[in-house]
Amino acid sequence: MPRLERVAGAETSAAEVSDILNRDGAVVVEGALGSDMLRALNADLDRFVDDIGVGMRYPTTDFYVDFYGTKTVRFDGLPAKSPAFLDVMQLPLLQNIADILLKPNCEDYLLNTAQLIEIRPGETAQLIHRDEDAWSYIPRTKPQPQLQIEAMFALSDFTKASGATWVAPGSHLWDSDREPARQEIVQAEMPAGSALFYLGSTLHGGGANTTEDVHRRGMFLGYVVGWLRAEENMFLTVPMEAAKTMPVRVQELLGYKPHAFIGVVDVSSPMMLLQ
Ligand SMILES: O=C(O)CCC(=O)C(=O)O
Ligand SMILES: [Fe+2]
Repeated sequence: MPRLERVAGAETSAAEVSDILNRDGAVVVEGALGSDMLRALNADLDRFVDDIGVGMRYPTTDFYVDFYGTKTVRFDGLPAKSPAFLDVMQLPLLQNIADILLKPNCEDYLLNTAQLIEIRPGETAQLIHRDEDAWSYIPRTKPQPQLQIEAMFALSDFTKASGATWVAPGSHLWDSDREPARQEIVQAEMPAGSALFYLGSTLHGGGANTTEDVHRRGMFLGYVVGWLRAEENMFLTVPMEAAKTMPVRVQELLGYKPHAFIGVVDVSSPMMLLQ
């Protein structure tokens, strides 16, 4: 079995977690969310899950329908849906890891994904993939600058049967066309409140939910170097009126801070629109 290292969130520094990410491409951070925060997130998100329901609402290709799942509830724009999510975005451990791994390649990073992924009974395993292949036009060279770091927070227990994320430790160093053998992937089993941190270059995928009645609720938060277009369109999912009331660091991560020449309004900082 490949080794997926586990660390205690409260006792492990960002430098240590970053070292493990550089070595293995993935790590489970136990107790990443306190019990109060976990409760608050679930309460915020409960208000949306059943109304939105499973599957894609505006599918563009059959591939995406399959990739995103037909028995999975998935929606993004969490900064506007959950006040508690704003605290998760600013967790010191997450920010400090992003500082260490992404800042060498950018002035600052952006929120790339802020997504609820609830895998329901009968869902099949997702295709194993690298999230950074969203930017497939960037040539893959080795060593490659870090583009993206991500955290899959377990908001319910992640078990083998409920669809815990599959991950291939070490695969961030593989050639881009190498596929993992069965014995090279492992499921990130973890209790609610823990998180799987991984790199955009690490192979992974959602698991199958073989239970009768268990909902695997994950919250997927990622950062990307600030000069790439983020996957989710935060300007549309988080209305500007709502952004005006958010902490400055959240506003920056949503894209109101320009990256030198990129993302400007009247060749200036979009922050002025929030004043
Ligand atoms: O749900 C999961 O465990 C992983 C989801 C994922 O990797 C994705 O949608 O890109
Ligand atoms: Fe993914």
